[in-house]
Amino acid sequence: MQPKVELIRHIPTNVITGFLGVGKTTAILHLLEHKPADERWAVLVNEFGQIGIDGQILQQEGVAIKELPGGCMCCAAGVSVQVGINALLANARPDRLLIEPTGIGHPKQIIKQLTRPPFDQTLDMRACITLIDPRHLDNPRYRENEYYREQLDIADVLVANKVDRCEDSDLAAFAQLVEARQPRASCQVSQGQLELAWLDLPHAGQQDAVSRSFLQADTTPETGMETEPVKLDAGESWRRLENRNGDFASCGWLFAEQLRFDYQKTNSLITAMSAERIKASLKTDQGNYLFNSIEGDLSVSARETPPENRIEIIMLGDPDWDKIEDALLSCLI
Ligand SMILES: Nc1nc2c(ncn2[C@@H]2O[C@H](COP(=O)(O)OP(=O)(O)OP(=O)(O)O)[C@@H](O)[C@H]2O)c(=O)[nH]1
Ligand SMILES: [Mg+2]
Repeated sequence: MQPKVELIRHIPTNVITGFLGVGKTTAILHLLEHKPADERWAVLVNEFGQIGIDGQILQQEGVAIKELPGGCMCCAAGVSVQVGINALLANARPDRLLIEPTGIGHPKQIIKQLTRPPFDQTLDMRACITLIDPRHLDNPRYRENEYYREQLDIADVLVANKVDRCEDSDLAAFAQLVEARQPRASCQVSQGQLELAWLDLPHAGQQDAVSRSFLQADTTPETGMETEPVKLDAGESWRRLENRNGDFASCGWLFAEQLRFDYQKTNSLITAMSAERIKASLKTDQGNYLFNSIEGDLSVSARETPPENRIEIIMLGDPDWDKIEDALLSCLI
């Protein structure tokens, strides 16, 4: 007798989007902490860098994580994304799928990809939640950025995160944005404290053709996105992988697990580095630490679970990665 094949259909799916470092992974962690205990959830996390750190941060019991590092998932030649999502759904059989696209990707195109065949049968696209940092609202660097604008365009729920860092004027600018855009829901939070109920709000694309019409532009396919995590070969001490998209350049290093970093030196190096985004999950002489920096605003937190030694840096322009690598290697004990 043929084994019974259970079709995977209409998995409630949410895209949680927002610019680099706005708090997407923090928000997903918050949602996972509050998910119904009897549900299995899966998370697909798509990072610009080739090494990827968020998958490590999100790792926890009862949640299936799939990393798609190496650039915007809509730009990868479709197949790897399809393989990645299908494998995640088949293995995890989740009650819900959360997707964190890279903050410097094309969210409209991603939604388009996920709401048409073959995904229209497998996924049931619900509200797209866009996080913004209200401090960015009057900054042309953000306002005029195509990724930032697309993130606002696709928001069913608009969330101001990091309000603990905001002035009244930032919050007033957010209120104006909400007034102009009329999302289905909006809120001002810190630490990504999203409400679970928002996840089941409908996605606008399901309802009106107008929303679909902005999902037309096709982007140039890129290749190189891996669905399998990067691993070192036996005897290899580290590996470096680079990526670029327009003005943004990234470089990531995966170091062998037995290597240890000098905490003080590493902290000083990351503090002194001028980067758009730095994420590092490292074993140091003082314990395991997660370094998380956005435009020089660094937070460092101790980690209970042993991390892999990974670091991912995003900078503008044409960084001297060799020099940065030398500096990183000098932090090894
Ligand atoms: N002050 C403050 N920091 C926050 C808040 N939410 C998140 N953070 C911090 O902001 C940093 C970036 O948060 P992430 O959740 O990694 O942001 P992200 O959007 O997933 O970042 P990328 O995936 O790199 O684009 C971390 O150090 C968080 O702890 C908040 O409400 N207030
Ligand atoms: Mg993230």
